[in-house]
Amino acid sequence: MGRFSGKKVLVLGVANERSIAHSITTELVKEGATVALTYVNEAIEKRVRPIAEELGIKHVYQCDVQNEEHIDKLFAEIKDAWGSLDGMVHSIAFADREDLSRRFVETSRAGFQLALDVSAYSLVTLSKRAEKLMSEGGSIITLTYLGSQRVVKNYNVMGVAKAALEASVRYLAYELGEKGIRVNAVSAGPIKTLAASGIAGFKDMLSVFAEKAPLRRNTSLEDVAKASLFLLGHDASGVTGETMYVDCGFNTIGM
Ligand code: NAD
Ligand code: 0WE
Repeated sequence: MGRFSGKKVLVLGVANERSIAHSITTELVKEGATVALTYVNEAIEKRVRPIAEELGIKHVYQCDVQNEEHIDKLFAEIKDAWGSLDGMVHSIAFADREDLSRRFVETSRAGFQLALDVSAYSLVTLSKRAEKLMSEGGSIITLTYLGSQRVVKNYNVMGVAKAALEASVRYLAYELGEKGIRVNAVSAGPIKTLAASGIAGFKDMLSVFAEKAPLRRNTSLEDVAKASLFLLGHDASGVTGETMYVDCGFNTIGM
């Protein structure tokens, strides 16, 4: 019997085997959870189907979080398949690539709206649907980054989106708390995933990070998955509205 036996968890944001959501899913499955996965489009579906197969996951649905019809359909399908839900993992972010390389002051209205819509508002609308299925209480987590609180060169509009995401976590935690639903964020240190590929200077960021962080190493996918399972599970029964740093202590350093 695993820690998550009999628990039903929806995971959004697996793109490939290096995704943070993939490491969380792997640990959840190991602990006996029943998991549903989503993919944003056909290209990602080709990656996610074999991953689901390998992990013995039977529920795979399309969900572009910018599409309310996809979200409605996803939760109708989850309701049909499972009837209720215990956990949700939101591991989704997107901004225009140009907005992560030029000056922040150049961010367009459309670029700002895109980043905030995909990376922050999506948690609000997904939580509204999850609330209806979490009749016995539940736990919702999202992934965030230090660029919400501190200036990180080039993170730009994503930093603003993550600040909105972390504030959304607190407001959602306050409202859903009444139903026994907890909402928390995991603030991960930089990890070389698809979302980090093509970011100029990312390799150098990783080596500076490993030098400066108290644990003198980079954050691993396993570090993030273990903390995520803590927040998703009963061990965190008194924790909500929190942003938990899983970054080898990097955020604590001043000089
Ligand atoms: P990833 O590319 O594997 O995951 C990002 C996911 O977002 C992908 O699965 C992608 O398909 C999905 N996505 C993008 N637009 C979408 C849309 N419109 N609808 C639905 N899904 C959409 O990269 P990752 O690093 O695993 O990122 C997951 C989360 O972790 C993100 O929120 C990211 O900001 C956060 N995070 C990453 C790092 C890092 O250094 N990699 C650090 C801290 C936080
Ligand atoms: O949240 C992220 C990455 C989010 C992201 C990445 C991309 C790249 C491809 C959002 N949108 C896009 N759009 C694309 O077209 N991270 C925490 C990883 C990350 O990204 C950075 C970082 C770090 C760390 C960008 C600049 C500086 C640091």
